Amino acid sequence: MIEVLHARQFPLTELVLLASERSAGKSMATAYGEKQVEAFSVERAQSCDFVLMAVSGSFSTEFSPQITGNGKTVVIDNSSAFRYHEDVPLVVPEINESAMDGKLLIANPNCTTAIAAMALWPLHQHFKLKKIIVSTYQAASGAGAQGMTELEEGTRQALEGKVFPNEVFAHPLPFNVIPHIDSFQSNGYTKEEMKVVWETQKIFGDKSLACSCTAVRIPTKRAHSEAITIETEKEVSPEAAMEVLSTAPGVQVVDNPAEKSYPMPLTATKKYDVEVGRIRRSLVFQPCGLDLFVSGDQLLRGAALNAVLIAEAKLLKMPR
Ligand code: 2RA
Repeated sequence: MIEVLHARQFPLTELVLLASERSAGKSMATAYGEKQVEAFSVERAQSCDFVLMAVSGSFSTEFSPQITGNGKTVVIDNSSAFRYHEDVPLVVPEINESAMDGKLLIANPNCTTAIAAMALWPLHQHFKLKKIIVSTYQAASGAGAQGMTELEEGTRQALEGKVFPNEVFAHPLPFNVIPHIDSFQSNGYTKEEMKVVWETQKIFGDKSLACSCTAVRIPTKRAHSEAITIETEKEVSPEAAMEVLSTAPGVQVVDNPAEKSYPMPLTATKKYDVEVGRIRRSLVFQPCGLDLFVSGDQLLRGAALNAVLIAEAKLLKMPR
């Protein structure tokens, strides 16, 4: 988030780093130079205009409302603590920026949802989506730095014929795919899969939108990909979809199969835009359906970039 703030030249006057007592006093190299970490307190957080939370759900549940309690500090929460609260907006600025008008606590969506939403929203506006079926291909770093280490070290060890114990993932990830991300729910879906359903409906403001997801962890390092099938209310062709997507903010159409050009994690990594391609007529939903493939950097669009875009949008509406 600090890197994105700096890269986008967010007009900050002071960067304050708040963490637990354990980290307080430590020095941290940032894009803004060397910074000392301070111990978190509600009062210190309230001295800032924006608080970007990268904390656990329980920490956010306790402290986010306390911070915004001063009636002026904006809290952008990356946890899932408030995503499904009626009165807390869940925001992708290119889609539902106005949902955060007058609000100080704003929830940042799950990465998988945010990436899909970038491609789906322009199509929803033009062709009205009826059904969405998503299958994900999620990178190891979606499970944090430890997930990445487990993949890298596990791959090294596996190539030497050794066994590296899996702790972050339910099974060894190297040379494998695991259809299990987050905990299983009573309906047989995982929480990661239900996040895509709940959050897409909330961001699009349409609880009737039928959506289903299978979330799968794959042995890539960064950027999540998703195969998406849609049924639309209005007739849609790949050409019409491509035209709509080619002018959509935050989207890059990468779709020239003859040139082996399509979305991939390696090309989507560190990119702000979500890559969309392999756009073709659905063989199931005709003439009102498409199949497409997206790849997006889950650390950027799915987290840091979206959080900073929320802050930028809020800043523009602040009284001077
Ligand atoms: C994952 N989507 O990839 C999650 C992170 N929020 O594990």
